[in-house]
Amino acid sequence: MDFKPVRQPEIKYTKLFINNEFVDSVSGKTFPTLNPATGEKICDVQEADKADVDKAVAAAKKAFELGSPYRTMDASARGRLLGKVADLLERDVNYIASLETLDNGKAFALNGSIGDTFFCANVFRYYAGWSDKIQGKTIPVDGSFFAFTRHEPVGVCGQIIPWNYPLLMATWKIAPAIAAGNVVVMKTAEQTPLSALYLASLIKEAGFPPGVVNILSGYGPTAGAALSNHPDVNKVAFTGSTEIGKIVMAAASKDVKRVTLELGGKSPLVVFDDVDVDSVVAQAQEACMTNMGQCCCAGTRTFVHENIYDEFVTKSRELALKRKTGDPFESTTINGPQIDDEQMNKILDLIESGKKEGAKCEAGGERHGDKGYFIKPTVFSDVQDNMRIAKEEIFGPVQQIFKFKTLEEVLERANDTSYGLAAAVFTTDINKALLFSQGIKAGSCWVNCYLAISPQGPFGGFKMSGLGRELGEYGLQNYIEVKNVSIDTTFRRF
Ligand code: TXE
Repeated sequence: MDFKPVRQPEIKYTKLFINNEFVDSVSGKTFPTLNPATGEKICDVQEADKADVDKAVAAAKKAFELGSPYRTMDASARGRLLGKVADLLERDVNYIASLETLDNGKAFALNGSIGDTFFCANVFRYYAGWSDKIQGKTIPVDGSFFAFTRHEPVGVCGQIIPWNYPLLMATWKIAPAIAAGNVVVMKTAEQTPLSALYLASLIKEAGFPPGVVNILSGYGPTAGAALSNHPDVNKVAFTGSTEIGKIVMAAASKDVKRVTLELGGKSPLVVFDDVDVDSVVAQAQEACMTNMGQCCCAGTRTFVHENIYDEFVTKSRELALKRKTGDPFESTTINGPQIDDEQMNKILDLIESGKKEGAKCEAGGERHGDKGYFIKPTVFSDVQDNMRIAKEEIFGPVQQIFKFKTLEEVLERANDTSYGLAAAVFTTDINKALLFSQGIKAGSCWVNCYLAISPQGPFGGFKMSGLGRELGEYGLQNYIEVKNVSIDTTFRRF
């Protein structure tokens, strides 16, 4: 297929999506969304606040009432609706990817918005298949009872997503929720409202009943907090910073909402000396800099065996200098801009700290150009474990290369973090690979690859990287309540 970006895609939807209608906010307030490649305004969108969250939750609750069109729909029909969304995403892939690149800044190409959109279609299709396969058990309980479990939906799911993968994060949360028969109120990130609003239009076009999926644009402390505190929300799913994840969890705990969290990371990528260095240099840099480093599971701590350290650093520097940064609509661009000036300044501050604390800046280390929020692909060598760049999530295209000697040592250092989202090991020695994957405290462990994420496999964090899993069969568990029904088989009418 030939994909041609539309540099100025028509902005079709800027209102809140509640009860299958695009509506103005109750307050009438709007906020601007910016093009991160230029810093210029794309358009204003309606701004949701507590009153709009109340409206959306009420619509979702109504759609979830027993006997409603949604609750009486066959599970297979629900699956067909999800499958239809997958088809519509593929039909409009060019437009959607253009919109995503405009609003988020990620490259349009296959490793960016186009790839994301196809991945979303795959996730919708995967969960479409699950819709009529979520079933309980019959259980041989003690006594004269016939007992069975029903796997029921949790109810109204409040979902709060970040800006790094706007369409993908919306999809990862909506598709499993619907497969399990729930209803959704989603708040998108304030930086990137547009692609999810277009997805809302596809959800309507696919034929979902009103109120099943509601999508709100707005800010965290207002709309996000209203959603995670709402008494009629039964489950909250959040992806974002660990700091806000704790706030969301505390809010949800007030009325024991179910909670899943997908938070930050500082993932280690370990390279032994028995590998093809050129190939692993490329994979390690991609692991760190994909999506401009704005990836929760970015492989930001590259641990390299001392025998190949110098060669690895030299080749990483050369590669970073060649990594094309600029206009994300250009087909040769790999790195677009960071999402906003706040993130750009956070990254620049961490880069400065790395220089001050004595790491060697091999490449980049500064802003790219003076328009938009671009950062030059940056590589640090001679990084020590106690430096800020070794410990804090940078969320930018900044690679830290450490030196190690033994498996035991590197495993301990790799685990010496409060995070535990992902990890990777590169080696041709099966024993080392197995020992590493057993010892590492992370939700994903990739061997001789990175970012091997698929709709079928679970994704999520150990420790402060999160709670619960997304994707795959495991991802459904968070959207299901188990009900145990016991029938007394000796019961007689008097
Ligand atoms: O995240 P926030 P920010 C990390 C990354 C980044 C840092 C800050 O290190 O540099 O977090 O990014 C909503 N109640 N990640 O400030 O604030 C907010 O509106 C309810 C990693 O953008 O956590 C948005 O929709 N919701 C991460 C979402 O939370 C609130 C992806 C995420 O924003 C809220 C993004 C509140 N009080 C950043 N305050 C990943 N895991 O991939 C904010 N929000």
